Amino acid sequence: MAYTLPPLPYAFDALEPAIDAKTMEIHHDKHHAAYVNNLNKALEGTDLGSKSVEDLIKNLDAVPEKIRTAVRNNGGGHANHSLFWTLLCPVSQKCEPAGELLTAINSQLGGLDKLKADMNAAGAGRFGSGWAWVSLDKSGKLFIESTPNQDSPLMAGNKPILGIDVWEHAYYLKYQNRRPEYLEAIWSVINWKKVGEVYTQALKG
Ligand code: MN3
Repeated sequence: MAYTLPPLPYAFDALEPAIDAKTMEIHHDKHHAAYVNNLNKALEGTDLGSKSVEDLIKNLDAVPEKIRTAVRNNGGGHANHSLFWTLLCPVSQKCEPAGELLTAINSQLGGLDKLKADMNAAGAGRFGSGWAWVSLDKSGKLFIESTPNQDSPLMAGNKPILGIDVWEHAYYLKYQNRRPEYLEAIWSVINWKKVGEVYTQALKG
């Protein structure tokens, strides 16, 4: 198998009460696993599985047309979730923003409160399923965007720095139709240390 499901880097209940254990279990073990399985299935008989999933979805034009939609959806789903798990911080730990990232948030996104408000608006405003992102554009500047379905900022040549899953499967068991409440709560478990590492890495490469 070309791609494999990465283990969740903390226990299912590590993000409670913001995100409940059952949601984490189904989200990781069922939803993310399905993206990985369906991606591998789509790529059977091709040599595309030797690329990193990020390289794969960065260049969808290189994917045969008949499997391109499957690779977009499932490759995007695999890449997005693999990043997402690492961007969440168990409540037992401290993951405050600092350094280069905090400086950039203050100078480019109007500060942390503005970032949160703009991300919440992007997530709440996404009709149907998708993601809210803090992304890095080609000139090295941060911006906030939303993508539909499992589309990644990588597909448009940008880099994902912080992603928040706004699919119903990410919150429905606990929050039902109250997506804005989920979006408010998730800020208590964002791993800003990791977001900072992703930012520094993205600036370099
Ligand atoms: Mn999801």
